[in-house]
Amino acid sequence: MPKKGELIFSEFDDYAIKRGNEQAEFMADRSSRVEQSFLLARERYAESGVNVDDAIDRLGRIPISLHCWQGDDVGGFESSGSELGGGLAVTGSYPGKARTPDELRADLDKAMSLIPGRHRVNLHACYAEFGGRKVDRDKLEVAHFQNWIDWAKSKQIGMDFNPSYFAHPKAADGFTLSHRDEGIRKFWVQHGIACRQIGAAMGKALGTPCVTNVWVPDGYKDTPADRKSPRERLAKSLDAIFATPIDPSLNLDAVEGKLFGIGSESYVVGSHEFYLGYAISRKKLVCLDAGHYHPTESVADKISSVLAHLDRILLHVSRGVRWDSDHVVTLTDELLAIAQELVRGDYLARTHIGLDFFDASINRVAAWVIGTRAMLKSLLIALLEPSEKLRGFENAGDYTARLALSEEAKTLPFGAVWDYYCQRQDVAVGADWLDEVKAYERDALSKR
Ligand code: RNT
Ligand code: ZN
Repeated sequence: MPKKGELIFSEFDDYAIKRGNEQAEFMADRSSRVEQSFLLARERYAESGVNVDDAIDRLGRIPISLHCWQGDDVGGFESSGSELGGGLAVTGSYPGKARTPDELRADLDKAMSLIPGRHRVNLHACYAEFGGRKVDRDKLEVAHFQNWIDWAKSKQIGMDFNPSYFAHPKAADGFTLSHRDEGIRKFWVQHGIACRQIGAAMGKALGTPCVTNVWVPDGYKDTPADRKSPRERLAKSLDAIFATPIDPSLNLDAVEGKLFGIGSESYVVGSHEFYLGYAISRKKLVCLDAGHYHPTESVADKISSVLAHLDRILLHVSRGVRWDSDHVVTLTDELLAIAQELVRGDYLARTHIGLDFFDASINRVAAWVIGTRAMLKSLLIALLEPSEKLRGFENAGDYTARLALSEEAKTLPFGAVWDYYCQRQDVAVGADWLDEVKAYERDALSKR
C-alpha cells in the first residue's frame, strides 16, 4: 500500500508525462505547419518575382544594436545621485529593472535568446563598472568596460558606445560641450576623447567597428538672445574630441541632432542642420533618431538625402507618440518606410541600425524583444518586396501599376516567412517568446 504522498506524486507524474507528450506533439505539429505555410508563401512570392531564400539570407546578416538603457530606464551604474536630466524622461514603474551590470547582461541575454539572428549591444558610458574605484567621466578607461567586452566576446557580438552627457552635476544646467564655461567644456571634451578610445578598444577586441555616437542635450527652454555662440562652441568642442584620427575599422564617430527636448523647447544647439553640415564637412556619421524631427517629417525620406553626401549613417529607431516620447518600436508604417528605404536604396551596408526607446511601464525584457522583432519584421517585409517590378513600372511611367502592385504587396504572406525564419533560427515562433519572458519575470525579475 503506497503512502498517501507517493500516490499523489505518481498521479502527478502521469499527468506531467501526458502534458509533456501533448506539448511535444503540438510543437512537432506546429513546426510542420510553419514549414508548410512557408513553402506556400515561397511559391506565392516567386509568382511576384521575389526570391524568399535570398531575403531570409540577407535578413540573417543584418545586426541590430540593442540599447542597454531599455533595461534600467537609462539609470546606469554610477549612482551619482544626479537626476537623469538632459530632457530624457522615463515613465512607469514596472517591477524588475536591472540593478547591477550582471542583471542587465542577464536580461540582455534573455532578450537576445528570443530574437532571431546575431545582434549587437549599444552601451552608454554611464554603465561603467568601477570595481570600487570610481572615476569621473573625463577619466574613464577601457578597464571600466572590460566585463562588458568580455561578455560580448563570449557571445560573439559587436558593441557600440555613447559618451553620456546627462545625469551628471556638470550637465545639470543643460549645457555640456557648448557650455559658456571653458572648464566645463574641457571636462566634457575629455569625456568624449576617452569614449572614442574605449569605442576603438571595443572594436578591436570584438573584431567589428564600434559606432560611438555623440548626443548632447544642450539647449534653451526659452528664446535665446544668441543662437550663434553655443553652436560655434559645440563645433570647436567636437573638433577637439575628434582631433586624433582613429582607424575606422575600430571606431566610427556619429553625431546625433534633435529638434527639441524637455527643457530645450526653444533652441537645441545640436540641431539636425548643424550636425548634417558638421558630418559632411568632417566625414562623420549622422545619427537619425526617428523621434527627433517634426512629427510630420519622414525619417525614411531623409535616408537617401543624407546618404547622397555621407558614407554611412546611424539610425536610432524609436517611436514618438505626439512628441519624442521614445515608445517601444512597433511595426508601424513609419518603421516599414525606413526599412524599405534601406533595402530599395541598397543602403544596408552603409547603415548602422540601433534602437533607442525606453519604457518602464511594461516588462523591460519584453520591450527589447518587441522592438527588435518589429525592426526585423519590417526589414523582412522590405526584403520581400517585388521591388524590381515596382521600379520597372515607375521607370515606364506606369504609376497606376506602381500603386496597384504596392497595395497588393501589402497582403503578401510575409508572416509565414517570418515564422519560418524564427523556427529555423531556433527562436520562439509567434508569441511563444512571451511565455519565456513571463517565466523569467517569475523566476528572476520579480525577485529583485
Ligand atoms: C536623446 C537621444 C539619445 C538618448 C540616448 C540615451 O534624445 O535620443 O540618443 O536617447 O543616448
Ligand atoms: Zn537617440
